[in-house]
Amino acid sequence: MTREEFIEDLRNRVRESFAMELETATPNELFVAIGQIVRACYAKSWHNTRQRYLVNKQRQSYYFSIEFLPGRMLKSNLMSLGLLDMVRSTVEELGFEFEEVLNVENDMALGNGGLGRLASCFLDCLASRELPGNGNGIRYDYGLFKQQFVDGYQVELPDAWLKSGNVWEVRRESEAVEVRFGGNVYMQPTKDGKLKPVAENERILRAIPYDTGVVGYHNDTVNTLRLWSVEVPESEEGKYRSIEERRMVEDLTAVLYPDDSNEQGRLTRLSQEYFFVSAGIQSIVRYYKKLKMPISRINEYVAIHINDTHPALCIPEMMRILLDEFDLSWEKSWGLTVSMMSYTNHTIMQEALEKWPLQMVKYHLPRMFQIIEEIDRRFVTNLTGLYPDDLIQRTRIIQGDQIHMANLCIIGSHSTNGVAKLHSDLLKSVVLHDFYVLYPERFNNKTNGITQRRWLQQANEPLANLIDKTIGTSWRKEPTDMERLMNYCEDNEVLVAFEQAKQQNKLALAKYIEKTTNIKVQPNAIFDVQIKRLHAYKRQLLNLMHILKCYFDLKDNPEMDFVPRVWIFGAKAAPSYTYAKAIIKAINEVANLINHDPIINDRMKVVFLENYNVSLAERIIPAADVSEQISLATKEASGTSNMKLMSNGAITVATMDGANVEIRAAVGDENIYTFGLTEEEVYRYYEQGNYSAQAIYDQDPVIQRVLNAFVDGTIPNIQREGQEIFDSLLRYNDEFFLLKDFVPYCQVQAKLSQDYLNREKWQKMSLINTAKSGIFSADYTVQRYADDIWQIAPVDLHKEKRN
Ligand code: B1H
Repeated sequence: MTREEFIEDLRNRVRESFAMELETATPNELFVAIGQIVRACYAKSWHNTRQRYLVNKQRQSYYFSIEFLPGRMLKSNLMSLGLLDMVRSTVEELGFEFEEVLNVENDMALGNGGLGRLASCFLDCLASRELPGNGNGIRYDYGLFKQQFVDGYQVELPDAWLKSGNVWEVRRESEAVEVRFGGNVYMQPTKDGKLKPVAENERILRAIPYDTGVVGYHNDTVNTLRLWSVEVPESEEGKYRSIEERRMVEDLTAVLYPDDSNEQGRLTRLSQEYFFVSAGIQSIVRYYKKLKMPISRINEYVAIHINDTHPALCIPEMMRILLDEFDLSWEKSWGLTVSMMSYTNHTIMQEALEKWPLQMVKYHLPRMFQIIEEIDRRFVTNLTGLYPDDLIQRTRIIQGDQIHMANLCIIGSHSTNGVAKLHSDLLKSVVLHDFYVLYPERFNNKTNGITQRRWLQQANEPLANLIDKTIGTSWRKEPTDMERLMNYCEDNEVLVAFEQAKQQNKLALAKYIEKTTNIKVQPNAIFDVQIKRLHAYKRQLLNLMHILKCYFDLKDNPEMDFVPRVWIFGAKAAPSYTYAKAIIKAINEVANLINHDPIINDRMKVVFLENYNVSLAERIIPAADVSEQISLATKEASGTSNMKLMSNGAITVATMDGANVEIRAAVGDENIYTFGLTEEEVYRYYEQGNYSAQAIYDQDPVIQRVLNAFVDGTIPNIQREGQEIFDSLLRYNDEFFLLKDFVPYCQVQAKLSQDYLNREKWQKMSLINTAKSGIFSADYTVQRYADDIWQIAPVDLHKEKRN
């Protein structure tokens, strides 16, 4: 598309859609018009991709996830289509602010955090590698809540992201399916002496898919993210006697559950899970029928991925269709199902492991329940005599009055993977050890990754351009080519240029901070960043304790040498997670205290940015000097902000947890600040039960002063919250070992501050972090899923021609 064609098209669309002239359009209209143009640009490739897969009978994978977190899509789509520079310059020439146009777009925030963002990175990488992989999820009317601070407290507002329409989605009326809930199922004898399930009094819902194109980077592949929305089918209208009853149905896909790593066990959530699973599986089977292949070979054409246990019902739903609709035997159905399914575990936190009350499943999903019972019964029967009874009891799906979804996933799939080496090892040796004894060949690791396209090319153009200038552009397709930057570690000119790029990004963030919070920060201070969901195990509180220690040091000794620092937080707390909310309040009050203290004189600033989301992450990450990855060892399965920040040249302060371990191996001990308990030490404390937070407190006056600040009025306005925090550490013996790790944490922070003054040393460390970050590209992660688990490959175009 030429510049002239673009302007012409834009002019017409603004006229047609808004009855306006281009000259008088606002950023809103421009965004919609450009969005339409972009969609039209890839429409043909999208159609062709689907045709190609169909004609080739391509084996495809379907990534089932209850969360997807793509963020904004205008800039990334323009970049993938190679139109970004032309469109940007043209829009600016026409007298508009391109940034303003981009900022019109609502974030598509249908996820909580790392798990949902990972799903979106994977889709981007599948398309960019021309791999036939699609997403399947829920089109929530409301995404993750918007966060505001009122008096330092988190307040949640609804995220009505669809209010102004969504240019990227296509409603596919003809692909709607029915999903059935409740009623009763009984077995009826058939003529040939078999038993067939017959259902009565079911509630039938209509699932309508909205498809979004996932545009590959500089190629012709456009895959599909299919999200399902609920409706009342016309035939059922009469059954709903009141608006309330109808509302109950429509509520099914209304909101995303806002609990990260915490399961609440609500009926609506179970219904959401079955809804998108059933709709997705039905639509896969419907597509397979178009291939005119026997059902007994469906596993050669379909790979289904279960992203955490939320889509676990994929397994019994596939069984239901094979058994009830295709009349296959149990054994045949089971073989096909297991060979199609694979599962990723994302956490070992007990409270996140899904268990559903047996009665709830039995009543609301009776056929699912029957099938799960039968899977469980056969599992127990087949293993009895071969393995110890206690092992069988610990691994079976139904235990007491609960259904263990992780057990269902492992038993019903051929692959179970963790998301970082350490995490996968813990699954084998501790958390899922019993299953590892049963099925050693099913376990594998797939360390998470990120897409450098969004997190470096798009979010950090100054750095991306500099990398191009230094080593050429091949890294944009082959991220490990960034290793070539290692040749410039001693090149002063290059180091200074990298420093300038960082400085430019810090200035931009400083501006944003001032605009949104009124806090003035010095761009030459260390920008120290912790961005992730607020959770006790992630230990934002440890960061805050260190901030308090620095504050007291300066108060006691105002003339001391102190390397200026800006601590930047971004974090949402689950609305019902009062402890996490107490920490937000405490951080905000400490910020208030320090930011206005004349003795501190701007050497410390604490900034808690509201409403952390993908777009805000894109602003913060390029400006970070320091990346805080300080979870208690064994608790963070992988982490992915650690990889994004590393790519952008931030130096990591890390515990030996999740993918931090692999980051250290990549950059070397000298280019990361590690501290804290190790996995072994944590487990030793658990075994011996001899951790005493009180004993540490009693012996350390610094810790006493820091903790007392929460309850003695030093930090104002946090009576209740301060007490809750204080109690969590002493009365309840500090579940996540903050006191134990506090001193070593402060030590590495002091070392870091000194190192920051040595600009050459710091710049070199920063460059090495970027150089070594290529291995954490999700391009490679996805390729390993494709090779080892899904067995999918790009369309063989030669084969296409031969046919
Ligand atoms: C992760 C979750 C999660 N692990 C339940 N588990 C949820 C569990 O709504 N729920 O019920 C939502 C999310 N999310 C994260 O996954 C891990 O904590 C990170 O360490 C990891 O990097 C990320 C992606 O694998």
